[in-house]
Amino acid sequence: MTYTNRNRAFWGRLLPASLLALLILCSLQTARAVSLKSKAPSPLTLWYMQPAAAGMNEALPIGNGRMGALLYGGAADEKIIFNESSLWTGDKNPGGDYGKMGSYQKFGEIDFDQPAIYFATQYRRDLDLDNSTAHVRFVANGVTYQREYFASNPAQVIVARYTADHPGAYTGTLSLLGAHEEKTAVSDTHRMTFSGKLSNGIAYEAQAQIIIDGGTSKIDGSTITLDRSDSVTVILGAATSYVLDSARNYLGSDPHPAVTQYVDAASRSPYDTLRRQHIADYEALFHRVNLNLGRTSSDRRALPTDARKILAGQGDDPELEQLLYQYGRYLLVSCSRPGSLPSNLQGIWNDSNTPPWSSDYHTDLNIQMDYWPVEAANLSECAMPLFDLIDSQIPSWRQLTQADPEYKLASGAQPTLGWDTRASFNITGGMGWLWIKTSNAWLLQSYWEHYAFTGDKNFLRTRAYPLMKEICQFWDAEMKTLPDGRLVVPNGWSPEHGSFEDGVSFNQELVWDLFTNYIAASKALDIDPEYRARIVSLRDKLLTPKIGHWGQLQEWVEDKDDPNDHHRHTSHLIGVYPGHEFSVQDTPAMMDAAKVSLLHRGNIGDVTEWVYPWRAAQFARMRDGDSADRQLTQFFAARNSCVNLFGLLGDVTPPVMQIDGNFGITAAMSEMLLQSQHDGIDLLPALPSSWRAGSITGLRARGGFVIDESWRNGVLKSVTVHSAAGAAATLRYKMKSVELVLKPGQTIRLDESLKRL
Ligand code: FUC
Repeated sequence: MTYTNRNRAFWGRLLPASLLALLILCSLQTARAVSLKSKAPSPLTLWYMQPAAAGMNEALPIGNGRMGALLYGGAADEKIIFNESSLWTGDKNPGGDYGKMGSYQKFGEIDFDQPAIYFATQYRRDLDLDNSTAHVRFVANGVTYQREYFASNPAQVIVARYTADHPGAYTGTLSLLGAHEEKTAVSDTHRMTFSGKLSNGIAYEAQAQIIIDGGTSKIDGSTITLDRSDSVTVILGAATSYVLDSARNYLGSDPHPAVTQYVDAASRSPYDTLRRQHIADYEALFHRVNLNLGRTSSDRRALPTDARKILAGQGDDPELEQLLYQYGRYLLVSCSRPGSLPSNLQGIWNDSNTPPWSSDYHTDLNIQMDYWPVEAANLSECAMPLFDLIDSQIPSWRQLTQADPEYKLASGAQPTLGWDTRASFNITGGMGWLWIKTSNAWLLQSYWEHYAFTGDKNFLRTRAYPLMKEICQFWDAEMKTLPDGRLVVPNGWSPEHGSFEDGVSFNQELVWDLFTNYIAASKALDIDPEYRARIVSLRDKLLTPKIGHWGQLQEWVEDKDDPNDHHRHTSHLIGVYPGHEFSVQDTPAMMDAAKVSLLHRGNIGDVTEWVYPWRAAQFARMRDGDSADRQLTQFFAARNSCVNLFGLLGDVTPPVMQIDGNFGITAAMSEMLLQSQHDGIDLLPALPSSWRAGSITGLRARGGFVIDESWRNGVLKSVTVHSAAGAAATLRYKMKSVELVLKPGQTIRLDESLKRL
């Protein structure tokens, strides 16, 4: 079967989705034939036999943290949509009107039209997660065309290279188009440029250097037309004037010099050097973790990713589960690097100026989930954009919170310290929709976890601790005392359902989390013993969630949970995961109640995308690997993920891409393989029966440990523990446990009985 963009669009119009799926299945035979001809795809490759004609849910994402691109891969009409993390409309938005908060904008696109390529055969496009390069390959008019793409963090540009096995194969038109009706200028040296300014004052600019080998070319207004060129390289840079500084109203200097410098420097560099630097930089992060869940049958692995995805719900594709785990790590490295903004609802990949939910930062689940895997999956530095953005927003959040009647103290006065957030926030101090009380505690959980995993005391002392103390003081002032002396967060909400009331379990568990982490932080830094004692006494007085009449963990103070409530959020189980208030060893009755609640939620109704990994991680904390795995495989369903394996919110019309579930999957799988939230390291705590044999190297555990594990027949075979700084650890596996003391830099290997090798 052959495709060009044109005939795919034609069939796409005629055929409903279900028929298209059938068509893909019928093409499997052809898939085998094509893949046999080309090099066997690496297990960490997403690949397809047709371009992304139906939109961004099929396009392949690349990114360098700050810039992202969606590659559509059309043979005759290539489109590359690009983004930059700080192109945002909106402002401080006092009053929290969601409609006025602004949104994350599409930056622009590069189009390359080659009208003579009408019919392409042997088409293949791919994304290799192992080295973060993407490719398109096809044959047309007897010529084999090849493209390669990558987004370089060291060079701060996106690179696309077009080559062919015959000279003079490139005839066509290249354009650089801004997404806000800008006019593109083209210089004699083939530098294409557009720039503009948003109404909030953020200035932006994009430049593309087009390097053409052979043939002739002509500048046609805002485009470049090639005639019989041998190869083309595109070097794309983009930036804005945004700065992470509320004192400057988030406005910095004109982006022109920076963009010029990035594009000039990269254009001078030989292609192979740019590529080598990019791969070395990427691999230094990505290759830290290797997962092996077993081999997929050769018949199945010969299929393209979209066909395998359709079959994956039936299980038996461990390599696709591996790929999904690593895809979360790939996406995090690609959209969240020091110096960039953190991942938003779509990471950094957006094709619209009116994206779903503004492609914003949601605080009642989504931004937190984006960062759940970051420490355990050994990408600690990718968390820095989250901390940098939160720190930069806090001055504005303080003002907005302290002025809002919702936070009036019992005395009638407004608070004079602290902040909280509404359900959404932007990058210019603004928030939208309603207050999510204790979202402050939830955001600060990531700060604590960063220290807990890395042991970075400087980060704890200078960045995490002052914020944690401020929010402890805030809830100290805000909480209400019930007649029996118990403390409750007043007028809270269990995202995203039920009424507003006092003592909602979600709020209580988050304050417990903050207080517990604060106590540990002040001990680690050996400071503030008096205030620590106060927080210990306040934590003892917190109202604890109760167990209700059908054995459930109550979502509210009153025993009114409906056993037939199938709401997608499991906010009241936040103390199971990502919190750690409840555990199988210390609070088994609460864990049992949490499991009753979780099972009753069921996988019906508006359950989709991010819901599955959250539930998988909660089942993992309950030590139920098979239930966790059943949630994971649901993610492959058409309703829950896109053709390109991005998460898909299938409960809205039309369904929309959303990325949090991708990160949630990586976090949940890490939890199934290793846990360290309860004074020790639990090996293979929730291994599902379908992962018979396998291994993982490079997972991180709290206390600064790096752990490798292998297992066979569902049982631990060996474990390796490494500590850079030197530390003591308790290792547990089923009923066995062992105490270890590691010297700085020491690695210890143990067998299945936890005996040292
Ligand atoms: C929360 C979720 C929705 C969606 C939105 C962006 O409100 O409840 O499912 O993910 O964020």
